[in-house]
Amino acid sequence: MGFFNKIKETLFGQSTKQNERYVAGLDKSSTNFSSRINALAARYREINDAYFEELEDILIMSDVGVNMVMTIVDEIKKEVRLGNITDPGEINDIIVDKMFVIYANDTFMTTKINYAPQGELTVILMVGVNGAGKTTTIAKLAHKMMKEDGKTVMLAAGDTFRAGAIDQLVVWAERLGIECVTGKEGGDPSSVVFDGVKRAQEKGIDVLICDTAGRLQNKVGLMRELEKMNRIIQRSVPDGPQETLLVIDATTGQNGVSQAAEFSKITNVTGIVLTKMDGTAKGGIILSVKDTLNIPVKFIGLGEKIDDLQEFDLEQYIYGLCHDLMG
Ligand SMILES: Nc1nc2c(ncn2[C@@H]2O[C@H](COP(=O)(O)OP(=O)(O)O)[C@@H](O)[C@H]2O)c(=O)[nH]1
Ligand SMILES: [Mg+2]
Repeated sequence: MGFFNKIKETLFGQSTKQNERYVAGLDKSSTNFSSRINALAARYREINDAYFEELEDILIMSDVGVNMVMTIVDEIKKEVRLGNITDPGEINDIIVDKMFVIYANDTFMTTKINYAPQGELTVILMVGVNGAGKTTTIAKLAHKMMKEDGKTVMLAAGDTFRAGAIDQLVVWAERLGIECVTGKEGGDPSSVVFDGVKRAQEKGIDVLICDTAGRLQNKVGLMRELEKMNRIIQRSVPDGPQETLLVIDATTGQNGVSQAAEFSKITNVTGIVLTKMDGTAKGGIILSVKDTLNIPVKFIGLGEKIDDLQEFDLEQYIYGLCHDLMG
């Protein structure tokens, strides 16, 4: 198994910082997933239909998503037939391999931020429902861009709807030592974004990250609001926004996936941030998001601290989820 051996060689038993973050952050998912699959292998003497049914259940319970589960299990069945495999103990590496291959599915999914050329402003819109983790992710992302990419960052408090949302972002900006452009609570979010773009350009800032209110229950209103923001940004930054990142709470499972589908109909989402991966035992949601939307997961949130945002790395992710299957 190509992929299985590759991660085993490159990641197993290693402990880099990123590796540790993934393993710690995915601990709940991993325990849930790997122990069930190991228990399954222990219960069956040979691989049969009942085994595959239970395997499907485990994958579905891990939020992999029904379509994706069918594809994965079909592929595993094929491989088992081809290799004449009868011992359930031998199947773990095939499961890991198929999950990887099907995710990657020969489409190149970049996790890199699409920055504007040097000297020009990059504008990033954060969208997603209330409580998904937008504001926290903005702070984490700003921190990451400053620390790792050497960018100067400014924030715009475009969630004028929710009480306290502006202050929450301002507090983060103060902690990070950066400027946050604000407007009045209840005011027009587009005018905050307008002011933000103007201010960032005046000051020669590299990146402006804009918070928004995610009122999915008022779809038409939200669509208009986001269209207006896009128009206003494009007046000053013709290629902007360079990214519209949709923030999804991983603990909401398949609900989160349907939310993502709704958002992608409303506006042009360029990447997904899956937050609270540390809080879910159903880490398979990443595969489901990919299958349903075909939008790259660019970042995952693995905790509440400022440096708990990680670029999504498929190998680290599969390793974090499946390392107990690789012993
Ligand atoms: N455990 C955990 N909590 C998170 C993560 N991201 C955000 N949160 C928490 O989720 C809650 C809501 O986040 P917030 O940024 O206010 O969401 P918003 O309404 O979309 O702006 C806060 O308590 C955050 O600390 C994460 O990756 N892991
Ligand atoms: Mg918020």
